[in-house]
Amino acid sequence: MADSPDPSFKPALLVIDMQEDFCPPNGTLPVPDARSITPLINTLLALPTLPLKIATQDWHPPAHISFASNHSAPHNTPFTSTTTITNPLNPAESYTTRLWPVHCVAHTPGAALLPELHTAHLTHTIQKGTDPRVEMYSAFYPPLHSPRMSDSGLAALLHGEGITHVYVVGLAGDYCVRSTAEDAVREGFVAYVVEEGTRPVDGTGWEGCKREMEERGVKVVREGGREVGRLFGRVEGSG
Ligand code: VGL
Ligand code: ZN
Repeated sequence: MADSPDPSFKPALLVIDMQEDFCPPNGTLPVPDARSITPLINTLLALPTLPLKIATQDWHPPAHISFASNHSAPHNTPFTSTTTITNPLNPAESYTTRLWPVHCVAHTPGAALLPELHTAHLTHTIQKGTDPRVEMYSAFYPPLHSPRMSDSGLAALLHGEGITHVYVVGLAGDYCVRSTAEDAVREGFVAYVVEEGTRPVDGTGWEGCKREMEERGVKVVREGGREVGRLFGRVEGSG
């Protein structure tokens, strides 16, 4: 096939938080069956049709606000307690978020990318969740917008490269993958979550989670579908 790049299709792969702490058997916040998605992600990482292949790492300081252990009893039970986070720059803006076990502390083995992930294909690695004052699921920015208090630089990177479509895979489907894909839509990209390339923390809520993502403009696609097929040259086309 002749090389005729289509300016309306310049895709990026976003590999979210494929880290030891999110995986059995040793992770502190293990997502069920998380390691099984790595072969598909490695297949996508090897494709020459993706000019940007970006991995993220959840990368928290020990004092991170999302760790239940950094809160006082009785509101410090991992998975069930919540906390309210206020914009340090605007006391009127806040959101409530779930508390977690200690996970992905910067520079610890639990924060490492899985050794079986083919990281040599990555063009960039972005670390997020580094500010102890805010929870940040999205790879773009925390959910505090007035004013925005920090930004990973991902939006500028994607826009600067002329990316049109993002394919989002990794962990966890119902948290960081979801928030990243929804922010990608807000940033004007066509955003696909590849279903076989992710796993949720809460399996029971996954169908509803996918519906909500779709309501916000994300497309949940299948490995065998036309959107992924486009990366393999299996289908031509628009969309
Ligand atoms: C995540 C919970 C806490 C994720 C990160 O990567 O989905 N989930 N921190
Ligand atoms: Zn985290």
